[in-house]
Amino acid sequence: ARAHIGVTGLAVMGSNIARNFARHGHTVALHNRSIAKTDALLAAHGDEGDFVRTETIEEFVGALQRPRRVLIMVKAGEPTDAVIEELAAAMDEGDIIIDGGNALFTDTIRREKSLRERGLHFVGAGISGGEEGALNGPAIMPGGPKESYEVLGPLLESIAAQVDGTPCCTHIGPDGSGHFVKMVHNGIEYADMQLIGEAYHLLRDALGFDAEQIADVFTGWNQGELESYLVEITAEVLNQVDAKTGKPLVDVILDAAEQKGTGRWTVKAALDLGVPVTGIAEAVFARALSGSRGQRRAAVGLASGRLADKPADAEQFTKDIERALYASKVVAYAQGFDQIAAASTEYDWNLRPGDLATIWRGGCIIRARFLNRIKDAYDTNAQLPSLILDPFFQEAIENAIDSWRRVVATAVQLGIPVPAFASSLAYYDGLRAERLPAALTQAQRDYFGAHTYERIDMPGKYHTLWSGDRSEISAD
Ligand code: NBP
Repeated sequence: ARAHIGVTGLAVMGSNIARNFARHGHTVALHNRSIAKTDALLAAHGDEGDFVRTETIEEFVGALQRPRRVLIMVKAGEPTDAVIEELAAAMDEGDIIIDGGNALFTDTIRREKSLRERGLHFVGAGISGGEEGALNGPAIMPGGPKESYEVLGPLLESIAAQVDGTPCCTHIGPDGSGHFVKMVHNGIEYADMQLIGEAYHLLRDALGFDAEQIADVFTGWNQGELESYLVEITAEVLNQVDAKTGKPLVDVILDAAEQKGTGRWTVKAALDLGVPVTGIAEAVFARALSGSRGQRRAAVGLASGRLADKPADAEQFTKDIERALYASKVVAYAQGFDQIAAASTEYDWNLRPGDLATIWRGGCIIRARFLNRIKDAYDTNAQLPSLILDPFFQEAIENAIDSWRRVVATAVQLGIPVPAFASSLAYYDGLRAERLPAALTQAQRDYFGAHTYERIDMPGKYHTLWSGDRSEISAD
């Protein structure tokens, strides 16, 4: 047995990761349910490194050095369970199975527990960066037992993206934590994309810019604090001309956004944890609304009640949008990090938010200059109660706040939907409010359901006898 690692599941992601391992000098055993993909990979790229071709699981497992390390890159869900079962039957105590697919973190918790009981290590590893990242350096978020990271870490770190000499891969925490943070990463990606979409919508419909002009705006933004992979590709996408019509490609693409489910998972998990991730939720719902094509067709032309004219100063309004985008982005990330902190407490994971900011700086879809700022924030104060409270971000929002309000107000007056900009601003205003209307909610709950309330001036729980003499009694 000579292979350092095995990869099973050689569709686009698995093939590219296998090539990435081989290019870094590792001997890679290859396996796929149907041999065609293995042979296609070897035919096209067999000369890129040292590969071991295998047909059966037994042959595959037999080709690996101990402790064996196998990366599964198959479709998430049942296929993953099927492959784990086959592998586990052929492996020995101390061997490591890594699931690099987009598994639901609760599945990973279940799988880790069951394999642990069989003496095997199971590592649920979130991998971000798409096809290109898989080949040239993804961000990797491995969970699972700390001991397995000692054997596995150097291998994974060698193929991960590197930023300032630091690999975008580190041990995240126990069982499902790697897949959990990958899920929230994807949720943040949804929010980021929605915010960029809203900025584009405003530039197009409030200012009347065409795709090429908007591409120039994004190119400009990519030179500043908004510098990021997503802003960069937005400019490229907007500059793409459709060969068939000669129009900007973005103008001939159907405006119904699809989703594979990680954004939805993030929101569901956030609801269970009771963490407001309004930016991510608005992004998921905005995609759903865009996809409701029947309703949308029927509603086109409904009353708009336009209350404002186009902003007179296009340059100023463009600057306002840039600042609103930045401030909303701070909120979306703050919420995502809150969700991670809440899960860390709930599942006893001991996660380190600063590490996540560090590994998300490269390789992954949300990579951005911004992540350096988040890393700095957690380096300065690992116990930061909210990213919004970091002095750098406080000041950034202070500089953006008037623009943010102008953008949301203008969008509302023009009838341009900006759910993520608006909800992020509402979240910020809610967080900083000295007194929320929740006191009234508590009183209503006590009125109709005797749910009790606390007082600001003394400890304990109280109930008002609403249907009696309306005196207050202690409810402790
Ligand atoms: P797919 O998600 O399309 O999966 C195809 C692979 O799964 C093939 O190798 C296929 O084998 C294998 N497979 C299936 Br389907 N059912 C199987 C079964 N019952 N037993 C054994 N093998 C089975 O591939 P992908 O797009 O490369 O993604 C791989 C994983 O990486 C997924 O979990 C995905 O969510 C995740 N991911 C994808 C991206 C991305 O950008 N695409 C990014 C990050 C993570 P066959 O060749 O025999 O049909």
